[in-house]
Amino acid sequence: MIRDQETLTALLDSVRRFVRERLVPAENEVDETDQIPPAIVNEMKQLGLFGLSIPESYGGLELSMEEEVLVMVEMGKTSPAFRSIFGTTVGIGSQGILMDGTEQQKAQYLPKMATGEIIASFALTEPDAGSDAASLRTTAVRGSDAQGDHYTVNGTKRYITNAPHAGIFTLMARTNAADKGAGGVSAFIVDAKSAGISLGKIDKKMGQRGAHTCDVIFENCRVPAANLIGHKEGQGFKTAMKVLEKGRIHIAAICVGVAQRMLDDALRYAVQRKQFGQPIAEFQLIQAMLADSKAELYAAQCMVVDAARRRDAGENVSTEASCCKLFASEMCGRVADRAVQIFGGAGYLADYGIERFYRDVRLFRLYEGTSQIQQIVIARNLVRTLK
Ligand code: COS
Repeated sequence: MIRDQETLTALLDSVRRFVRERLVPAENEVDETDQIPPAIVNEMKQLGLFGLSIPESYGGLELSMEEEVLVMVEMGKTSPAFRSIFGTTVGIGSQGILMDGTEQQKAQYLPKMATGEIIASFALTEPDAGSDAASLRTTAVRGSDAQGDHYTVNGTKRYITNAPHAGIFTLMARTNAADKGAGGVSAFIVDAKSAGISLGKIDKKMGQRGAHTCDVIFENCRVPAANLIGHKEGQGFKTAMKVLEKGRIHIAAICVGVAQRMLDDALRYAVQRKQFGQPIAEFQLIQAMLADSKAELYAAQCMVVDAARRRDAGENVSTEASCCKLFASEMCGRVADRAVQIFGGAGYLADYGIERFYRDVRLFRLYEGTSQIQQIVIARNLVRTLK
């Protein structure tokens, strides 16, 4: 946690400046080339973005959830592909180790993640285990030989963000063949250079170009037993769920930032664009779209900050995290749709950037749990309160 307001304000100012001066001008190039320039990634490292959520004792900035959310709202005001390059390390990639790892695991991996030397990816989803994450089939079988205790991993992970750049994978695999559900799953830290790991082709996606995903295939991949997170079998699904819970607040904050950017762009366009002899911003039907966007955006912003504060205070925020992810991602989709509508024909052209955001934000309603999964989590938690 940053202890003084001045330091937090300075951090937010430098992120705001970085977004405005370095990222916004590179948005189109990143979309066209499907590459984030290495110079930009280096600047992210220097700004400390890879270590936002990692404790100071391991070289990170140790932001509270509330502080992380404020940074993410600023980072959201540009193409979300930029956030992805460090977001998996800050979020789902490192948090499993931070939450449930042993002291030795934290000391070995977190400092290198905080500097960006190691990019971490989160390997949960599989071809046949998406929303039903507990049904995953990748196996990790324990054995022992002259080189020591280890697990042999076999299986395929799908849509793994940053896999082509990853130094390590936080991998969820089944260690107990007899338990086909959540209890049979364990979490591991896997060196991406291990023998037996191969990567699929980089996926061609609708949006968020520059953020790379691909399959990760494990064939008799040997993982030292020391890399079992927390040295406890059967805890991996819970680790994944805890990590995703935090990740959902983080993604919701990004949704708020992107929606703000789209509303700003649409407002500017509406004030400049004249039809029927006046700026279209003077027409009430355009105003309704601007007003609805602002109201929903404000609601999402309040939700995200509230959920973050509650989490910082030690409350169980499973319900609130899913409410944030559900509402903010759906809100962002509606704002994107209205922004295209306000831009009219220009909203459909690549030159104006709005069509890129329209494609980019579609992913928010899918990854880290679809909107329907968030509804399930919220409703189940509600029903549980009466049992
Ligand atoms: N924190 C801690 N523990 C949690 C938890 C959380 N947020 N959520 C669930 N758990 C625990 C449960 O308490 C349960 O443990 P016990 O058996 O000891 O009670 C265990 O994990 C299994 O939970 P549950 O029974 O709810 O699992 P289900 O298989 O029914 O699935 C959903 C739960 C659907 C919510 C889960 O599979 C999910 O989130 N799916 C979406 C996956 C996803 O987001 N994928 C995105 C890809 S990663 S970018």
